[in-house]
Amino acid sequence: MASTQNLRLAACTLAFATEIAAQSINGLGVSGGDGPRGGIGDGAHPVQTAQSFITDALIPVPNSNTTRQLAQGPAPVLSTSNATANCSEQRIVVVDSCSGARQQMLGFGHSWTDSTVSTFNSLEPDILDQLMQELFGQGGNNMGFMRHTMGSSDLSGAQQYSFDDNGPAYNDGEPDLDLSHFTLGPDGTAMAQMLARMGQYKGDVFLYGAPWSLPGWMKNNDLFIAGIENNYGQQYPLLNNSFNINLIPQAIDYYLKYIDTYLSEFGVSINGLSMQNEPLNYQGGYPTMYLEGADEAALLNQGLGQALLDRGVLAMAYDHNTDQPVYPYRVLQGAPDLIRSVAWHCYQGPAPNYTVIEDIYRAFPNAIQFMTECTSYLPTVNTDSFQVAQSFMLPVQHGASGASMWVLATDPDFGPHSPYGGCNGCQGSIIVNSSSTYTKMHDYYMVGQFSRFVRRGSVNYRVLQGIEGNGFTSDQFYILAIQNPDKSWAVIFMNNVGSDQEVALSFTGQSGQVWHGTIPSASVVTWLLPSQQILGQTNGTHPKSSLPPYPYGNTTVPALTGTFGTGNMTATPLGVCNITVPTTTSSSSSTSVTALPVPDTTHSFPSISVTETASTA
Ligand SMILES: *[C@@H]1O[C@H](CO)[C@@H](O)[C@H](O)[C@H]1NC(C)=O
Ligand SMILES: *[C@@H]1O[C@H](CO)[C@@H](O)[C@H](O)[C@H]1NC(C)=O
Ligand SMILES: *[C@@H]1O[C@H](CO)[C@@H](O)[C@H](O)[C@H]1NC(C)=O
Ligand SMILES: *[C@@H]1O[C@H](CO)[C@@H](O)[C@H](O)[C@H]1NC(C)=O
Ligand SMILES: *[C@@H]1O[C@H](CO)[C@@H](O)[C@H](O)[C@H]1NC(C)=O
Ligand SMILES: *[C@@H]1O[C@H](CO)[C@@H](O)[C@H](O)[C@H]1NC(C)=O
Ligand SMILES: *[C@@H]1O[C@H](CO)[C@@H](O)[C@H](O)[C@H]1NC(C)=O
Ligand SMILES: *[C@@H]1O[C@H](CO)[C@@H](O)[C@H](O)[C@H]1NC(C)=O
Ligand SMILES: *[C@@H]1O[C@H](CO)[C@@H](O)[C@H](O)[C@H]1NC(C)=O
Ligand SMILES: CC(=O)N[C@H]1CO[C@H](CO)[C@@H](O)[C@@H]1O
Repeated sequence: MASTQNLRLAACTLAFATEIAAQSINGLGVSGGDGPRGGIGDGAHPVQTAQSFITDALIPVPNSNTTRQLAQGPAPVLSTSNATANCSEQRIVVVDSCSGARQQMLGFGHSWTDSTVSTFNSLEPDILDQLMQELFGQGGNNMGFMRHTMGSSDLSGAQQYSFDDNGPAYNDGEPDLDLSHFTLGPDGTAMAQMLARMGQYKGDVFLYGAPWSLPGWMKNNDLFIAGIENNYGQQYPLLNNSFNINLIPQAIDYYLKYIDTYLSEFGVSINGLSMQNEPLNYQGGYPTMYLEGADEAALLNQGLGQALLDRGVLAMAYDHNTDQPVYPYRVLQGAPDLIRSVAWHCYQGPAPNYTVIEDIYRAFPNAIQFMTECTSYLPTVNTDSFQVAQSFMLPVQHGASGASMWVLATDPDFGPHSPYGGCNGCQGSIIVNSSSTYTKMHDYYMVGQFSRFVRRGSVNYRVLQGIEGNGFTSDQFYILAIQNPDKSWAVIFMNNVGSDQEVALSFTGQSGQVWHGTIPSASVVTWLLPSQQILGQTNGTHPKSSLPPYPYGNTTVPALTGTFGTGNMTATPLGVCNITVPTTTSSSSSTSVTALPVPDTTHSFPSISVTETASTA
């Protein structure tokens, strides 16, 4: 009985002498809502059987069932060998479950914007309830990593505001040095109320705020030149638009008043704060502000950092593209012990280079990083879109602990957005069509491939073999192997190589077990693989494991229930190649891990060295 387990542990120890420390998310807050926590894979809802879920990259006509959208496919099949006969393409995938533990995960999600709040509030109450279940319920997308705009953004309407305009508009106010005119205002209040409501549907969301601008009077706007117009024919009184560093105490007061007001008046805990969305983007047409990296550090050093630590709020640096990584270095070096987190956006062309995430880890081993903004821009029916999977998988492969797409919801015209330059093609997961109708768009299902199955506190593992390509290559086969708190695995594949891939997946810590299944061309597939403990309880091909009782104890709760999309569940089965599944397990395959590459241990967080695997017949 115990021999299999001992063998497994021995093999791991022999293969890798050096443990790689995982990045811990311990101590990071939750939004404090009353709603249920966790979901499939959390321990109270362990994965009982192998399952697979698929969303095609092809964007269908909304509400049609012509493609698979979170459709359940044939379960991956457990075998004892890699052999797959008569398959044109086979891809060997190896997950380093012995020593490949990397960062802990907070989750995946979206951004709350004023457009999202106002369209949601236009829905009839029972329709909104249903929508919130579909977004945050355990039978829905169960999103756990949510951003929200603090004051107006480009996805607000024409009326722009901050929480202390002290004048007719956010750029036209008088200085309010003691912030006696601080107020969330109607839109800011509606946002806080909606976030409180979110907590009723999911109680363990990591929620973080980001301002698009501080109040206008906190900026250097005195370079106004009358008569200069922006591209939209509007006067552009913001030729400098940078933070006035003489007002650091007021800015600190402003951030803390926002956090404290959310908690005291609405019961909403803010868990993270990005001091400025896109601090190097100070264009006009919608609220923006230029903020130097050194000044983010100054804000932290002059009181904000300690105040955030006291409140359990994670300070997040930068919140912008990967092309200026020197910025977050300045913040992290400039305010040591006060900040450990960096947020990245995806918009660098021709493709974001997420190796910056590993570079930060080398210099700051405790860093927790995220991909906090990317959008599907004008997605077109009957074309393939991998936007969500590319934006989520690459950063996590490189060490990010969570990722969020941009706008959660708009009306059918990508609004309300700023008429002077707000995004006129940013599409979210949800389009609100009328007071009684909303439409789940392609991104809803794509986000769900991640957020439904990856729990807060799960751990991302290194994939040693099977990944192909990156943001700069045309062929891309991405893999995330994430172990949930119940010790089951959520393995997510993105197939953008142009052909079906027959996958044979093994874990270094589980010699003699190989999972087989097809990842269809142009799709994203999530496999749920039960823990060794659960596998040992079945009468399958594996000997009963000698692991101690599962810490959460309760394995009687049924597996995930809920709706799994509208796709044609019977379309193109995820066929499994002719696999011979022996009925007995050989326990003599102890040498199989010795051939694995030894990781680079010169850094406490080694760079991921993905093997670009061409298909092996
Ligand atoms: C399958 O192939 C991988 C990669 O070569 C290897 O690590 C693993 O041990 C093989 N599994 C079996 C059961 O042979
Ligand atoms: C904006 O103005 C401030 C104060 O005059 C100056 O220090 C800063 O360099 C300017 N920033 C930009 C981006 O022009
Ligand atoms: C990505 O950035 C790394 C440094 O982090 C650099 O070595 C590499 O060449 C870059 N890759 C591309 C394709 O630009
Ligand atoms: C809602 O609006 C979107 C975008 O225009 C459209 O694709 C969808 O079909 C609409 N849904 C309904 C039910 O009208
Ligand atoms: C496993 O057990 C179930 C229920 O007892 C039984 O129906 C099934 O035939 C068994 N399968 C195997 C492979 O023994
Ligand atoms: C296990 O889960 C079941 C179903 O939800 C519940 O009825 C039972 O009380 C739970 N047992 C424990 C010990 O938590
Ligand atoms: C697909 O949609 C058609 C037309 O709306 C409907 O008749 C059919 O039952 C649907 N099929 C499935 C499998 O949902
Ligand atoms: C579902 O897909 C199967 C296989 O592609 C096809 O035969 C069937 O007609 C589809 N059903 C519907 C309702 O679209
Ligand atoms: C499995 O093997 C049989 C016999 O060789 C063959 O007819 C069938 O097409 C194979 N199936 C697949 C999915 O390759
Ligand atoms: C293992 C297996 O089924 N192999 C078959 C693969 O296909 C060839 C040609 O059809 C057969 O000859 C093999 O038996």
